[in-house]
Amino acid sequence: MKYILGILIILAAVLMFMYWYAGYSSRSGFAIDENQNNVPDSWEAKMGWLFKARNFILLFLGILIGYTLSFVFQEI
Ligand SMILES: [Ca+2]
Repeated sequence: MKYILGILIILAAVLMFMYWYAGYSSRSGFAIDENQNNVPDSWEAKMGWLFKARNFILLFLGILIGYTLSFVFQEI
């Protein structure tokens, strides 16, 4: 379970960095963002679903992390 927890935390960290970087790069203007949604349009073409489902993905990851955490603390 610790292994799964580690993977989930790394995944959440990578996703949050990606969402932050998407906003940062489009706000600062070095990525093209014509529809003004703070996601570079080249990223949206490739993986727009990842940004549309952003809140759901983060909520789901949070629940999974909480669930695995409870197992890890039961093992001690
Ligand atoms: Ca965009």
